Amino acid sequence: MQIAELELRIINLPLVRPFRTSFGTQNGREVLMLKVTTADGIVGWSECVALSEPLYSPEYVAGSLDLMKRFLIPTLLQSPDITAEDVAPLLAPFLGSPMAKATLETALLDAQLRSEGRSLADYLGANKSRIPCGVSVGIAPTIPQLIEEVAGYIADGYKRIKLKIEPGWDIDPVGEVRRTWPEIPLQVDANQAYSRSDGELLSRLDQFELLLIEQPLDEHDILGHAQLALQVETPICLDESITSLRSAEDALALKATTVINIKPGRVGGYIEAVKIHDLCLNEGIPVWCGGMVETGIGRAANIALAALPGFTLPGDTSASSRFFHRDITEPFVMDDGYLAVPNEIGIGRVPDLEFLDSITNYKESIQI
Ligand code: OSB
Ligand code: MG
Repeated sequence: MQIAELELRIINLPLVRPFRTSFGTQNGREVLMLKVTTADGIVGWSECVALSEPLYSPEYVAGSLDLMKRFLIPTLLQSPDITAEDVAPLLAPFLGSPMAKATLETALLDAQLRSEGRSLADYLGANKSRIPCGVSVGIAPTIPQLIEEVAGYIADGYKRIKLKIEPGWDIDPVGEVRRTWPEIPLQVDANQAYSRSDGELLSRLDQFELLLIEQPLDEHDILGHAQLALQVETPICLDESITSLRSAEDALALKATTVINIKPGRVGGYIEAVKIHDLCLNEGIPVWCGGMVETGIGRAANIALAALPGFTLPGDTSASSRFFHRDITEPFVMDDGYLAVPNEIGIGRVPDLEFLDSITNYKESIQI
């Protein structure tokens, strides 16, 4: 493909309710969006999953924008003819920033698949036409408010509940949800909020028969997770620690994790995400698709990925209405706890440009 134009924007979407995690509270979703137009006039879209502040990972919206403009885009533009598969190798000299790199790869992949008349689900190797959905539930002001929020999601049809936890918001709220719904598949996510000395505390979660404990310790503390895995019966699942195929291989070899949350943005894109999926499928390690409060653009691509055979646990692939009153694409609507995998060409969704313009705070076009 020959790139003719790149358009970068920052949009701001209000959330239906504040989303509180151990690292902070999000009241709205600021998103860096990318549109690529090829010389043949084909358009591809993607979104960068970086958050506004570097609290979940080192990347953040303004930093990703600068990196893309200053280094990543000029490097890609040196190639007169480029495919989505070329993006990761071309950008490899620049360290880190998997989310910014994934944004470029995904927009090119959307355009490439549209020119080939092929869906992302087909390209990635999906073998399902619908996927069961889980939902990530923020830290609530009180336990009764948490129970009310979870009751709403269960009424919506969600098949798995994930509770955000932190020190002081763990055993009691998780216990109350478990007592209220003894059978619901339940898991927790600490976003690195605990330390190596918390093994005894975390082992008190074993009584609630959770599917997994996600990222209890610092992202770099692989040894700590391996030691914790010996102390708690509940499976440990890494999120932040897994930033590449190699880090997944290492964490598995060191027995720091027995389940993996795959987020394409965190690992540099959908191509690397499939490699991690393939590794885990080979090793009998269950995987599930994480989320980053994506708009319909990122959500569409995640749902295609979650339809691969190794995704045996419900992911944080919720309906658009979980986070947004109005999505920027045709919304994802759940049917009986499932979302249909987009089977249209490319990622299968396009933004509503009029609505997008109305929530755009920054827009810049690079003409080649
Ligand atoms: O740790 O999985 C996480 C949201 C933002 C950043 C990190 C995480 C999350 C979620 C929500 O848990 C996932 C979603 O439903 O999009
Ligand atoms: Mg997580």
